Amino acid sequence: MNHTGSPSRRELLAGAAALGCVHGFAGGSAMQTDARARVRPTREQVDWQEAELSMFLHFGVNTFTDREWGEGTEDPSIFNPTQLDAAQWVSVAKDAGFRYLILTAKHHDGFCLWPSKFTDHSVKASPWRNGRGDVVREFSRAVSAARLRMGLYLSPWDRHERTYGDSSAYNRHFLSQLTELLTEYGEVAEVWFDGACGEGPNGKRQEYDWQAYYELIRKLQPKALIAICGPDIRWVGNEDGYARETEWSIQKAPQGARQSVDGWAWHPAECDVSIRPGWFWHAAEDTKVKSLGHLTDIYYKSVGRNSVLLLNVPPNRDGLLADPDVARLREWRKRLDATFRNDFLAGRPARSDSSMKGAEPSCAVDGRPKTHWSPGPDRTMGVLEVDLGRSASVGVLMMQEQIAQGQRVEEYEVEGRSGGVWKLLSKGTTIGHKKLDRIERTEADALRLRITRALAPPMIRRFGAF
Ligand code: FUL
Repeated sequence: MNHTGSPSRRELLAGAAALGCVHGFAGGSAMQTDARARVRPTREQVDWQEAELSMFLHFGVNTFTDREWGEGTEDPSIFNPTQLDAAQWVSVAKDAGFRYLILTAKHHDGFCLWPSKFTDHSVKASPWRNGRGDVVREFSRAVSAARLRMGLYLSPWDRHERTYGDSSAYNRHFLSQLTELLTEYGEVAEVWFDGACGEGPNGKRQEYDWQAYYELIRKLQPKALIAICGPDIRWVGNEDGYARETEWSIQKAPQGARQSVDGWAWHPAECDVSIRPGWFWHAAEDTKVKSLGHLTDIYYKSVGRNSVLLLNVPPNRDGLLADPDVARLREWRKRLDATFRNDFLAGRPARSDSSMKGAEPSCAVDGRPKTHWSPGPDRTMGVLEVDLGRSASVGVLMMQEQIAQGQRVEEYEVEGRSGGVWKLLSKGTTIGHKKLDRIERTEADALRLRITRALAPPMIRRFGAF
């Protein structure tokens, strides 16, 4: 390898004469000694990460009491969303680019949005649809009609259920409710277990039987991802929508991990944040919907930092997503589409200091998700250079790894050429599924991605500039 990073003439020529890109694995040398380099996501974790955007819908008695946490003593008769239309939620979500939708089937107050046989504290006791309604059913139908994926939030903490705190009795109750949700509503793609429990020091102490919950989910919905208090998706650690600059999907294996290598497992980050100050709808927050700039910043700091963005958009008392939220999502989608419409690097001539057969430099700019450039079976550094063919004003850089094969890049730099002079535009650490770097707009007629450190030979699925 040429450590100045400039590709040798011979290698450049070899790169220019690239063979067709080959799908699939192009690594796997004896050099992969680091156990972390052998950790792989499951098919479902890859699909979830590629979807990038999930919508959260917080809805329930709190929507009608103007609270964030109910007490569990709310009268079910207050629940009456007379215009409820799950198809509206789904179409707003779909138009804005969301592919997973997660509904709070039961929040901490214990009120169930489906007519659970195991409690009276549910839609059954409400005037909505004369007590014969089922929000989870309407939601699941709308989501599957739009060919999107459904997730369900079921709060372990339950302030209404009288067995709560009597550990084994409540665990049985919880498993019964979980069974209803996992058997009566079609495919569940994500089960969201909230870690919150606001019982004070003198409150009820419940020992959750996580093992039993996980086993039931694996049995009834083997494809479902278990999030937060679960082994498949990790809470990013804040509710601002921001991941870390360095965000590894490879973590110490959590309890219940599907597959692990020497104690490491794939446990990718999810950034949950609300479009409003609160998780539930409050009339007074109709004027406090996050600005376009704020939401765009969240996008760059979540999706653009190897995470999935789980954005909460709460239905209002009518049972509809509110106008200001819908309008903001539309603006946001428009802005993202405009930014990412034209990739200056797409289909442009690419070369590298070294590459593997089937993983040529052109594979990073060919627009095909299953191909990638890799510098070679024993190389953890490499330089990819793309000629723009003209000078363009670049403001956003995009890097992607082929995460179906793991996460490898530990350090990289991007340089731009203008007037024959190369200058550093950005540098970073992890890439993972997607890394987006916003830079001060710079004129460049060529760009260079330099991988300077990796756990194993990097596999760059995409290098883009906008
Ligand atoms: C927290 C809960 O306490 C909030 O009410 C909300 O559901 C949020 C997503 O998770 O832990």
